[in-house]
Amino acid sequence: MEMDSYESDQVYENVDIKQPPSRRAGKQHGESAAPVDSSDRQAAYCGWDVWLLIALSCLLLAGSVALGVLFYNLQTKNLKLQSQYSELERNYTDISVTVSDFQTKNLELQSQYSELERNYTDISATVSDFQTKNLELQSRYSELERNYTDISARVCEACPQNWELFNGKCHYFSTDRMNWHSSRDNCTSLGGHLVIIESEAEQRFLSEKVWNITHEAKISNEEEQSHWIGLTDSVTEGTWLWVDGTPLNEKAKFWATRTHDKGKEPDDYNGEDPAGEDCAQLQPKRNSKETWFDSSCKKQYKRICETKAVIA
Ligand SMILES: [Ca+2]
Ligand SMILES: [Ca+2]
Repeated sequence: MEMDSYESDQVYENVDIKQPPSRRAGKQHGESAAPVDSSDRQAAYCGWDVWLLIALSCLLLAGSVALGVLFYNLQTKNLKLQSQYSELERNYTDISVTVSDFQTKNLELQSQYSELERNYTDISATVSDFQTKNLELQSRYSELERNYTDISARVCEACPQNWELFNGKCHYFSTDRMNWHSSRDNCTSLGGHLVIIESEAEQRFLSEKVWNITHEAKISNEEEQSHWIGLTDSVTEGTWLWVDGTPLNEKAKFWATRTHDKGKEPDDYNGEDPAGEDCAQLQPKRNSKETWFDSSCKKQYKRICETKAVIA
């Protein structure tokens, strides 16, 4: 410690600038230097302390400034981070809402998908049923078709060529014309007889056929398309018998009403033939239940022959 103090004294003694101006002046004027006392040394120490203090203050100030700048920068960054955090928080909230929406929609879609799946299963079952029924129907249809083909083949053989089958009987609609008696004989020669009408269904079949023949040929004169049937009252006037001797069934007679005077047939009109009208013919009329007329047996008309069908 003493050595440090001595060295310090030597250092301070060699530095004139640190001495008070009066002493520097004395030296310069050759005055003998007075010994340095303790008060001078204290003053020198105080000067260094001030400078040191100033330096430290400067350092402190610089540090404070640096710390201030650093604090400012940190505060700015903090604000930025807070702002970014808030934005992130908002984004997170938005994303959370979006995710929630997606979850809700996903649940709805799952529900809809389940319903669709159920519907699809139901429809598949229905389609399967239909397919099964369709196969059954196809099978039955094929069987019916085979049966129909068999029956058709047998029916085709049941009637002679140009004869039409109806209700187990074959019917021939002639294209030529004869009087009633010749027509009757012609049908017999063909293996049948003039048609005997036994039911309303048969009457409808014959009337519709005659109506179609007339309109397909575009013939306007209905009497020209008259067809003899096997009914006559030539034996006893007013007593109508079929060619097989059967009396006319009151429930199956289809006499016409005349167009010009609204009179009802049969009228046994004798204006053209003094013998009157003793033979029945069928004319094309729209009302199939009123197509019979009594006419002179000498008239030349077409005819309808009938014979039993041969069904094996
Ligand atoms: Ca008559
Ligand atoms: Ca008549």
